[in-house]
Amino acid sequence: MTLLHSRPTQFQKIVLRHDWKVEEIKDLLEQPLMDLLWHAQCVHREANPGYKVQLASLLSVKTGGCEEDCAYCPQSIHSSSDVTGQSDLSVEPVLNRARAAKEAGADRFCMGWAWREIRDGASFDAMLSMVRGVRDLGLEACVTAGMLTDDQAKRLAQAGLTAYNHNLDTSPEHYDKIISTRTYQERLETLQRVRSAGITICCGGIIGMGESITDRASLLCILANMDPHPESIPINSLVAVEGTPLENLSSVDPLEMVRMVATTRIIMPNSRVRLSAGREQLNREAQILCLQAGADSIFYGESLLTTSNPAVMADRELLAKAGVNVNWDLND
Ligand code: SAM
Ligand code: DTB
Ligand code: SF4
Repeated sequence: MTLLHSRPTQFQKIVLRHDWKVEEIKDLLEQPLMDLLWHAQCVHREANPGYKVQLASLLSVKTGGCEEDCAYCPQSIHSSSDVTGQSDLSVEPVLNRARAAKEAGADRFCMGWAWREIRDGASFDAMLSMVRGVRDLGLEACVTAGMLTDDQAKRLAQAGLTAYNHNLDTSPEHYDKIISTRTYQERLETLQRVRSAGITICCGGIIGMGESITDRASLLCILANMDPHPESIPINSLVAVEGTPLENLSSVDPLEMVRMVATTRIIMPNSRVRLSAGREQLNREAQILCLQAGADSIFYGESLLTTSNPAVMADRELLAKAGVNVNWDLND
């Protein structure tokens, strides 16, 4: 493949497309890196000229004991790493954590429940109170809790939920090598319910689970052909947790993350691309390349759901070094 010598003009104006083909996306993923970076940056600068990065904090409200068998997940009962014995957090402690996240500079608060699906009852009522409380603090609220019904989506919307996170994780072709307890179609149906209720969609995937480049292109193609595009797209790289079926997979080349982020930015110009799990495996320079290539959000705070995330001070330093814009004063 030859290098481009002129600016990728077709992308000087933001064009939103919903008719992507897997092959086109695969070609982007495999472009010479210099071209891919240039291309992604042209799009990113047009869509987000201020290089504003959103800080999202994450908290696990209900940890472990999940009936699904997602091969990457330490919270599945099918994995020997299942984190059992932790009781669910109640409303007040969760809101205290949200307040602390806000004080540390986050403007989105994401809450996770290790459930296959939401059931009505006290836990769901508590979830609604948490959403209301987080919104009252002036933060965006995001929930991830498995499948839901139309009525539950409506109630979450009424509580003010900003976004529902429900990842497709990988391609439909690779899906049954990773998860056997649910179908891709069920995942898509939940996303449709979320959309119909008027909640924004946070939907992305994981790289490093033995998938091919075509699988990555196939996942991105499904996301890019949604109309509208998911407002938020988390790109995770596998955190290979001991006791999970994927524990022995080696971590992905950081440049694969850069390529995934850049391609996501090119095909979904106005979406938030969140550099998610696996940042601890990326050095400072690789993270800065991801920010340059189009990542405009990170998980901020010392833990993800059950695994660790870079330290807050390290992230502050990183963002200051990169010269991107966040809500807090980097000099304090
Ligand atoms: N049970 C809900 C669900 O599956 O939608 C919500 C929680 S689940 C842990 C949220 C997302 O975290 C998953 O879809 C997956 O993309 C990501 N995730 C979980 N374990 C991971 C790991 N070990 N490495 C990278 N991403 C992971
Ligand atoms: C997403 O795509 N990544 C976050 C969030 N959405 C919920 C979760 C990452 C979890 C990583 C493994 C863990 O900490 O358990
Ligand atoms: Fe359960 Fe979600 Fe983990 Fe799958 S990813 S095992 S659904 S908590």
